[in-house]
Amino acid sequence: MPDLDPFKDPDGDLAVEQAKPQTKRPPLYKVILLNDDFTPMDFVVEILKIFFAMTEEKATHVMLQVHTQGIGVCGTYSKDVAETKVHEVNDYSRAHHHPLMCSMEKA
Ligand code: TYC
Repeated sequence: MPDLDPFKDPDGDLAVEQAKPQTKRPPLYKVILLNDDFTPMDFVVEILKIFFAMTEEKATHVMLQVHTQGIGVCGTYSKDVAETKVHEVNDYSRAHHHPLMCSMEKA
């Protein structure tokens, strides 16, 4: 009778490769603001303070960067958190009748 036990290796010829540890980190996403001609500067500063915990100084700096460069980064987050921030900012802007656009892209 042949021994079919898969855990026995009587010949010692079984090659077993060690599984590599999974070290990949989940991707991060940048939450970005886009410039427009209509949203008031004060409102953008308010957004950055409320949703991104920025100081008045930092928020003003980021707002002016978006105003002059056309785009700016509010922060970098996991996919879930970035998606939530984008929705919250866009909902809040629409509720206040401003066209401000918040979006996200892979970091
Ligand atoms: N460009 C706007 C203005 O002149 C200000 C602004 C800044 C709008 C940043 C959007 O993401 C923005 N009132």
